[in-house]
Amino acid sequence: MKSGFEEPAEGEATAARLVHGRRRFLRAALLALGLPAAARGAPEAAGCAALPGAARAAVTEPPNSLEEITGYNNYYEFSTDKRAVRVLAQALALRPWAVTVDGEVEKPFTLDVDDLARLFPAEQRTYRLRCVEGWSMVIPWRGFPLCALLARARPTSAAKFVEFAGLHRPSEMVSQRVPAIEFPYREALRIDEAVHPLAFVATGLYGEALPKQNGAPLRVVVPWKYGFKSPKAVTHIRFVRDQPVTSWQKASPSEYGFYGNVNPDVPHPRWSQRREVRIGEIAKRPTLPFNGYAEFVAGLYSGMDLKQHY
Ligand SMILES: Nc1nc2c(c(=O)[nH]1)N[C@H]1C(S)=C(S)[C@@H](COP(=O)(O)O)O[C@H]1N2
Ligand SMILES: [Mo]
Repeated sequence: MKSGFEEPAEGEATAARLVHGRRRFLRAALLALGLPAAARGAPEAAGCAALPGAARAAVTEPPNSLEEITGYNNYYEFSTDKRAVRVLAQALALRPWAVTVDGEVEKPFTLDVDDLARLFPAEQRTYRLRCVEGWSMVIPWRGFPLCALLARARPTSAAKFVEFAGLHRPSEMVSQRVPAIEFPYREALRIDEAVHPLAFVATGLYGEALPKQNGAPLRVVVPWKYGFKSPKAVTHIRFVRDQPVTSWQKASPSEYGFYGNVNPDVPHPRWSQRREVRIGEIAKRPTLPFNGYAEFVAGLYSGMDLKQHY
């Protein structure tokens, strides 16, 4: 993978917390070694924290309709027209599809997406999705915790960030021929963000296989961050030492930061982030800090200036 690296912009306190968080994660991952292979797929058996019950019940609004979720999409590999993605994305061939997890790990692996689905038991997660553009939806995903997938590779103590790359296949992804942003689509998380129990791998929605326009066969969902931090059609996950530069940072660093946490107090350079339009509604609703997941994730950023680390 070609990716530019830059120095992590963390203070020492943050670095210390990261190291601590990583140790805890590794210790837990080591515990999993003694378990039978079948048990390793379960997130708790792999040393991943369980989702707090309150997090499962955090979204009280009704989900958007299947029509809304599959008819209004951001997917720049196909089009910048949100209503055209539904049609254009049907050109994508979903099989065969391999996912590679490598980099700073003890056990790099490449697995077929169907084997992944067999390894990690599917569960339902209804999450809010808040696009940086000011619209939002509620989506009933199906999939498994991202931590379960990551722990399988046994990251080393050198790993500090996780980088995700999407598919690069201009023959099917028509807008990759005249790209509006750099492809493959690249996103990244700090390790403690990536193993947080809310971070999810979606392989379906509304109990069915994931529609192509929503990122089939496999996409990452990070519900407390703006939608651009939830990459679709992921093929490659890499543990790295240095903070990666993401596609959107490269395209416009003043508009799209590395963190991308939903934050009503930090305006986009061209618009306020205080309110949002839930697709299907007319009146705007207030945007919540961390998209309403603050009680579960705010601790990841304690001591950080979120206006600087937007
Ligand atoms: N590969 C890829 N992933 C992507 C995007 C994209 O253009 N390409 N757009 C992002 C943005 S900006 C948003 S808001 C969400 C939209 O997800 P949805 O279409 O499933 O609602 O996908 C994100 N993931
Ligand atoms: Mo977005």
